[in-house]
Formats: sequence, structure tokens, C-alpha cells
Amino acid sequence: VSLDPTLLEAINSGIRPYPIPSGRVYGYGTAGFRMKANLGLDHVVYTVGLLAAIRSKKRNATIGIMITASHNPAEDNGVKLVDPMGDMLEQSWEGYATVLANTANEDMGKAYETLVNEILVDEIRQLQDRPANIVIGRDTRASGPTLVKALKAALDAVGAKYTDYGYLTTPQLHYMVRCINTQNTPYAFGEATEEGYYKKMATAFKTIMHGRSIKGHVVIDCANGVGGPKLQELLKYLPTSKEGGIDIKVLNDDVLRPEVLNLDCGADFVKTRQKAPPGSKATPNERCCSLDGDADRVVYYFTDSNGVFHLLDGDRIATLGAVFLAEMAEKAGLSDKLKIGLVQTAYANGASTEYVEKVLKLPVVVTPTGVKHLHHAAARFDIGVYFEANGHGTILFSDNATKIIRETQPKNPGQKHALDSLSASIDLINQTVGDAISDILFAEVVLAHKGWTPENWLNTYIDLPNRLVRVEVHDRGLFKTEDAERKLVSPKGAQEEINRLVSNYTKGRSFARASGTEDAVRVYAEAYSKHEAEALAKHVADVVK
Ligand code: NG1
Ligand code: ZN
Repeated sequence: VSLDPTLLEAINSGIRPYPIPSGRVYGYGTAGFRMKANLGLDHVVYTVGLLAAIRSKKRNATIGIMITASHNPAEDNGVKLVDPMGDMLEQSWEGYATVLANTANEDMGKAYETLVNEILVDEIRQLQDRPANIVIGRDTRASGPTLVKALKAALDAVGAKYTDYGYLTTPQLHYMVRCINTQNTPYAFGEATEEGYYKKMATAFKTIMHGRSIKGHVVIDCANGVGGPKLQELLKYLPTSKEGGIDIKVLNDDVLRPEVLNLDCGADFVKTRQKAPPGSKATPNERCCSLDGDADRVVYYFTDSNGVFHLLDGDRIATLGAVFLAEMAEKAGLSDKLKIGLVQTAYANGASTEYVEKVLKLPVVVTPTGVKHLHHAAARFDIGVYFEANGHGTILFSDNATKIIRETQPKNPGQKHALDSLSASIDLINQTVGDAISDILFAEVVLAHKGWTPENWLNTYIDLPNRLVRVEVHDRGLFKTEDAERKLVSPKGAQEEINRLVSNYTKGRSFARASGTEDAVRVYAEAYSKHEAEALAKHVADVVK
């Protein structure tokens, strides 16, 4: 089918100010498109607008577009699409996004027509006339407004309707998309406003707290990103510590100087450098956490009375959540009805896996790296807890679990409290995607419930010493894996070498895989002692080089 020539001309003229700088090639990866903002990202964003319109027509639903580069430096930016239920763009569409992004300006109208014909093939005539609805959010990067302008030019060219929410955290945008698409259904997710988001969370928080109080306070490093102002906003809806709420000290919430975003602070800094941000004045045993630039990742940490730094990473947040939900399910008398499980990647510390399987007696599933893989695996449980070690994750409740939890009639006050807590957890946790702010509230509730200090939390199990190294190789494409990236099938013989090395170490485990985000191979090793973990990592790195 040929599209109206004036439409094709509108697409071509809209993109005229945004050519591809020569020699640039773009790819829609794990985190959408992400790069230095001045290397043609406006061109890419325009094409994402076109694809979002097609996706909206195809799914007959509102689609989200988030402009962010998460934990990357301030001069980077990026763009990703959010599907109707608030999840990430269906993988099979990543190829379309890549094709459009790499199309030269003068061919854009034609490329749009080709995609419309390919994607909307069955019902092309009705679908063409369907409205396209898009919602837009962005983080606080300086390049944001120009990129949104390019995006709106694309949406205007194809006549899509859109709502620009301005600054939002990534998980807030995912929340909005899901709210809009579930309105007036039995699965209504909430009110599609920022206020709706804060109210939903605050109400759930109060229900689970149920007379308990949170000891001390928590220092939250917002990476000088969008999480700062949004957290300040949420505080207006939460009970204060005097009212049995939570005493939050906000750190690094300067969004007026965009250049300080993620600079010497934030979740990635703390996780990779294994230390508190320099600006932190935390006292011993004080609970601290760090968000990343778009507030979809969080790690906890504290310094003990001997001045030793301890990280409580995604593995820890996952086990903390699992402990609480399993206990509540049991108290609610639902242990047999609700299948609770954890999803990890190969990077999860072996001690955490052993703790979940042997102590909590819950199943663990391992998937390849990348949140979309974990998310899908978690959706197979009634309550599926997933976190990457770097702090990105959430908890999913199946429709079946939600129904059982909300419809079971309690027989005593204990059971009622457990059911109310489970029910409130469904609302407190942002099920669409990892949400640092929601994860923190949930972790705080669980700590209060257990009466745990960060030290108690740390002592639930002892991490195996480990080492992650980045190895530059000639061609990372040679490194092919199976078994959730834990075994190399290529290059030939490499895995046998690794197995031989691992067998020399007590509690040894190691694997090598090509990074999906950098041009390198990552080698992970853990063993009984720090010395052994380091030696094993070094030897496996030598095999890979
Ligand atoms: P790669 O570069 O594929 O290892 C990294 C992180 C992932 C994930 C993605 C971003 C490690 C070892 N890997 O992936 O956990 O966060 O970036 O989507 O931290
Ligand atoms: Zn992020």
C-alpha cells in the first residue's frame, strides 16, 4: 500500500534539521539507543518517534518514550521505548528501530512506508487510520529539551497525539504507560499522574508499616539526577518519622548544574568503586543508598564501626524481599498456593544463591544478563523476585497471586496483617520495571519489620570473595555461550580450560562472556578467599586473551 505522498514529505522535511553525522552507525541495544548526545542522537530520537507511532497503532495502545542515559556521564543521552504494560520494547522490534535509525534523511518517508507495510501488514487499512498515542518523559540532562523537540517533530509529522510529562524517573514513565493502558479494566494500575504515583506508594507504605517504626534514618544519594526532586516530592506524601514514617536525608540532588550528574556519586560509582561517594558524611552503621541518574537502580551500603565499607547490592535486596514475602505468605496460610522464586544472573554471588536455595528453600532460576531476560523468567512465578547484582530489579506478582491475596478471607488478626501486607506490597513495588524509590521504601519496610540493622542484613549470609575483570579481545563476537552465559561453546576448548582451572579452587566458580554494552569480554570469578578469587580471575582472563 502506498501512503499519502504529503505524509512522506512531512516526514522527510521534519527530519531535515537532524542528519546522521558521517560514519555513524546506531544500534538499539539492551538499554535502547545510548551515546554522546551530540553525535546524531536527535536523528535517532526522531526515528524512534516514527516507530513509536507504528507500535502504538499496532498494539492499539499508548506507548512510552523515555529520554535518558541512566548512569552514563552527563554529556551522553539515550532513548528507549516502553510497551503498553509498562515493560520494555518487545525484542523483535529492536531490529526495526535499528533500521530506521540508520536511514538517511532523504529516504526516511520511504523507510516509514516500508515498515508500515511490513508491520501493519494484516489490517493495514484500519490500522493506518487508528490514532497513535505517545507519552514522553526525560531525565535532567542538558540535551533533553533539544531531543524532545526532535521527537515531537516526528510525532507531528505522522499526526500522533502525545503528552509530554517533562521530568520523570524512568520507572515513573513506565508506571504512567501501564496506568493509561489499564484504565477501566480489572487490572487498573493507578492514576496516570505524578500525584497518583506518589499516593499509591505512600498509601501502600502506611499499610505495611502498620504501627511499626523505622529506626534511625536513611541517607539517599540521588546521583544529582531526576530521582532527587522526585524523592523530595514523594516525601510530602509519606508520614514523617514522628508519625511512624521514615526519616530520609537527601544527598546529591543538585539538578541545576547538569554537569554533576553521576559525577563521583550514584549507584554505579558505589558499586564499581566499592566505596561511599566522597560527599557522604555518613556515620558508622548508618543506612545509605545510592540511585542512578534515572532512578531505576539502587544499592545500599554502610560503613561499620571499624570503618570498613560494606555493599548491600541487588543480590541482597532480592534476598531481603524474598525473606519478607515468604514469611508473609506463610503467615497468610498461602505457602502452598503461591510459588515464590528468585531470578538471578550468573553474576549473583554464589553465597546468595546458596542462601536462597538452602536456607529460604526457594527456587532460583538463572538467566542471561539484561533485565528483560530476568523479567520474563520472574513472570513465570506467582511471586517472582529478580535483581541484577548492580541493583536493577523488581518483584512481579502474577494475576493469580493478586487474586488469591486480595480474595482470601483472614481467620485471625495475624493472618489479616499478613494478607494486608502482601496486598500492599503489590502496590508499593513498581512491577513494571526496577524503581529505586519504590525499592528503597520496600527495603525500609522489611528492615523495620525484621528489626534489622544493616549489619544484621549483611550477616544473613557471607558473600564469597569475587573479582570481575574486563578483558580487551581482538573479536568479542567469537565468544559464544550457553547455559545462561555460564559456559563458552566458542572459542573451541576454552571452556575445558576454564573447568580445569576452576577445579583447583575451593568453592571456585568462573565464567567468561562478551559484554553486551562494551567492546570487551568480562571474566567473573569467585572462590573461598580473596586471594584465590583473584588468582582464578587472572588465569581465566589469560585463557580468554
Ligand atoms: P554487559 O556489558 O552486557 O555485561 C552491563 C551489566 C548488566 C546490565 C547492562 C545494562 C554487569 C556485569 N553487566 O551488561 O548487569 O546492567 O550493562 O543493561 O554489571
Ligand atoms: Zn538507570
